[in-house]
Amino acid sequence: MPSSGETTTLASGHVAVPLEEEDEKRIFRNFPTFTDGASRLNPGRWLLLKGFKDVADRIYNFKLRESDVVIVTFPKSGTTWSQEVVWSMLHDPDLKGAPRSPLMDRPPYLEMEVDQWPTEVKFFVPPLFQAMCPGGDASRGTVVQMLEVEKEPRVIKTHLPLSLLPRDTLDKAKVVYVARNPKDLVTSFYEFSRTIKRLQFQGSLAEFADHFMRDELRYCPYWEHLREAWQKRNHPNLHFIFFEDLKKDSVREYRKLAGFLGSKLSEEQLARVMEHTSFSSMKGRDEALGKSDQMNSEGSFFRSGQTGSWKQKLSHDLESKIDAWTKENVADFGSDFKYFIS
Ligand code: PPS
Repeated sequence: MPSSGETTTLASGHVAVPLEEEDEKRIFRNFPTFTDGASRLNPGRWLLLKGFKDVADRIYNFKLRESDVVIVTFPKSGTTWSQEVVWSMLHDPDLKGAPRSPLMDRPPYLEMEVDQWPTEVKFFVPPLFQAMCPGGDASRGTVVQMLEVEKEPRVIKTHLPLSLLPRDTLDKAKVVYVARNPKDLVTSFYEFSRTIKRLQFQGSLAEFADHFMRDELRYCPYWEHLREAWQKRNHPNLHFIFFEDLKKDSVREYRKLAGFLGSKLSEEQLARVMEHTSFSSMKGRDEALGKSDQMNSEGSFFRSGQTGSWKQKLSHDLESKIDAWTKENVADFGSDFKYFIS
């Protein structure tokens, strides 16, 4: 359906098309805090908040450094876990307690200014901005200014797909892409969206999963997000990790990741980082990691940390729907891809 709103062409070549009012109402009807408006970005049909078009070019033109590590994930795929692992490997492998600010601010994630709805103001100004950039002018972009003064090597997080990242990302920086299977992901995303104070999703898991499969959640389409990274899995600057492998064979995966980062960890350091970034250890630090105050009393950011916890949550019918949807979408991923349904 053509949109009645104004379209915007971005430096990346994408065209941002505001959602039709009735689509927007339907998609966000269960998000009582939603106020901002959303757009599709073509090609790709990426669903993002409308304000993204105002920061997109700043992100696309952002100058990465060769020492940068960019962690790219679809939400709820293991972003926080991999951030903590990468940051520890690069900055504090002995766990001597190098100063850490909350992960949310270490550093702010690329699209943070438009991802904090509901906001009274158009753009969210991260609380650390004044401290990191005294006298900084927020209208020039808070995230880019904070990144300019961030200690190297910078560990940058984003949920944006590769095609919306800075133009030379893979030529310049190292990218760690983490993928998670759709059933655990949708379960995690639902519980998070239901219990995080700023979203308060009101619908059922079945409704949420329907939005997910219809590409109606922010950062969707999920399969296209994965596909863009999967196609680059042999690129020397991209390291593709499955959440399930990280969980099942942590020693091997942590070693591979350290090798990719060029961080020569001793066995002892590796063991320390593993312990520090285990689920129980991170859950125990959720306040320090800046996660606990985001959730209401029913929820926890560090919820289960498991593979397969969907089995307690998805009905048989929903499981079958997600399987059929997966089957339709993974045909061209190749045999080394993990989420096949035979
Ligand atoms: S977000 O909000 O998109 O940044 O969320 P993200 O960090 O990507 O994903 C949150 C899920 O990751 C789990 N998690 C972990 N699992 C295992 N080990 C460690 N250390 C760990 N840290 C976070 C977290 O519990 C969420 O998954 P669920 O299934 O909801 O428990």
